Order: sequence, then structure tokens, then C-alpha cells
Amino acid sequence: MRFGLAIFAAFGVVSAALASAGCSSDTAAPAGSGGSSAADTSSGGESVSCLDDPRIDTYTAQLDKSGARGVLTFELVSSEPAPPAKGSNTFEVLVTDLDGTPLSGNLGVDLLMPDHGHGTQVPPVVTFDADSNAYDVSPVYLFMPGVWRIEFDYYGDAPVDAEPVDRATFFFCIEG
Ligand SMILES: [Cu+2]
Repeated sequence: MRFGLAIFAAFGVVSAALASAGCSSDTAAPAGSGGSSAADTSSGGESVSCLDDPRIDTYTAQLDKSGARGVLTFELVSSEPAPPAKGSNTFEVLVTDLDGTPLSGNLGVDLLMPDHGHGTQVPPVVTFDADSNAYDVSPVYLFMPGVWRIEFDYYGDAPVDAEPVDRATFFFCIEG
């Protein structure tokens, strides 16, 4: 599942649905139906605690990471709500080159629960905000408690199914 700018959103819906079919407790409604179903989506009725998982990032505003190829920097400027929570989140993401210049090319976002092998049901929409020089990514729909991997792939002028210029991954523990 690789979600990019609007033209790829339809593809994202299909692949997300296929991938999420593999998760047995994937019963949350995709719409913002409130917290009433929280008990249904946690494993065995127990709340999930992944805060000690060595993979996860501790959320702070302006959390930045060097890309895997060392070419770009990806900064999670903010999450709303903060820290990221179960349900729909909005991320602001800044991508800069080695000179610190903000970039505005195609950005793909890939959401995955690595322990369950599925993505999300609602693909995020990525828009570039020329005022902040950053991307708005919404919704970042983290519907299930547990560890989520959020990958950003920067493509520049190339389409989002090309080889990315650089990429970075963030891991967050979503509590049930
Ligand atoms: Cu899951």
C-alpha cells in the first residue's frame, strides 16, 4: 500500500482492503464512529501496551529522521492529536534536502501494522501546503492498538510507484 497524491488514492483503497483482510480482529468501522467499539478491537479484550517496544519512536513535535539513503531529512512537524492516537490523525511533514531547503515533490505514505501484516482501511490524502512548505497527511487512520509503521517516500517529480529518492520510517505505539 503506497498512498500518494490524489490520483493514487483509489488504488490505495483497494490494496488496503486486500491487505487488511488478513487481520482477524480487523473489525473497526472506518468512519469516525467514536470510541464505542474500542473494546472490540483490542486483542482478547486486554488493552495493548507497546510503549516498551524497542522499535517505537517517542513522539515529540519536530521529530526528524535522516532518510535511509542519507539524502533527505523527514520531519514529523506535528501530529494532531499528539501523540498519535487510535483513530484518525493529521500529520504535518517537512522534507528537506541536505541544505535544509524544503521540497515539494511527490510524497508517498505507507501505513502498516508490521506485526499483523496489514495496512489501514482509509488511505491518507497527501497535500502540500505552500505556506508552511510542508505536507498535510490526513487521515493517518490508525484504527487498531499496537505498533504502527508509518513510512514516507519522497519521489520528487517521479510518480509514487517509482524508486523513491529517499525514505524514512516512524514507528508509534497506539494504545487501546
Ligand atoms: Cu492489526
